[in-house]
Amino acid sequence: MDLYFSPLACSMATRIVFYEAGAEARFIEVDTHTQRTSDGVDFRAVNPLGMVPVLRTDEGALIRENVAVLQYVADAYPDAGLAPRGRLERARLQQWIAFTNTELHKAAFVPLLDPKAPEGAKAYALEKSARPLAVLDEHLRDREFLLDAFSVADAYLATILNWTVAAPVPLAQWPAVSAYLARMRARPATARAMAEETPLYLREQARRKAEARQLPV
Ligand SMILES: N[C@@H](CCC(=O)N[C@@H](CS)C(=O)NCC(=O)O)C(=O)O
Repeated sequence: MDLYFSPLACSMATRIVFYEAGAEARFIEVDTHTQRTSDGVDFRAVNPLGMVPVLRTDEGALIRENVAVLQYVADAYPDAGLAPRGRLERARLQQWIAFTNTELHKAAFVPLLDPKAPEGAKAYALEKSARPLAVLDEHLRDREFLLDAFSVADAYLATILNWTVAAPVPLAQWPAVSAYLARMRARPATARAMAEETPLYLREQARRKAEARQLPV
């Protein structure tokens, strides 16, 4: 399978899932500013939304949206046990993926990290993030993972919470969430994904800075 990714973006969750499953994949880097891929393609031809992640299956089908991509990869490696199969447990998995996607990723972290977001939008997002983070803290107080065992929902949540290194979310206010993030970062698959994507992220940032300096004034 091919994973279109951008360094340290939400697509890192799927890289973590591949590593947790001990599976091979081809990782194709996307510069979401220029919409060029590392193999020289206009990314909008792959995803008209211009967003990562996109997965190309072994049969050549393109799948986008974290919610779908994460579960597709988990289901491709059932022995890794990264997505429960029972009806209720699968619903719980989807509940936590959807929570991460809507309440944290898009509603809170995107405005907080987007340099183009107005200050009012950032303040609103920060205020709105307090309740979901409190709910999450309560849930994680006496559990190691979102479900009974590590799942793709944890890969996604850890990826999004990792953005607190840059977003002004006072994570220390939610000690169970802070401890959870530390546990997830210590997992070999997550540590490996972060170690591989961090230098790519720094290189991308340096390239963008250099390009900005070259703009005519
Ligand atoms: N609804 C999409 C959102 C994905 C998303 O927000 N991707 C970000 C990176 S984390 C992106 O590609 N942003 C580039 C842009 O907005 O142009 C999903 O959940 O997969």
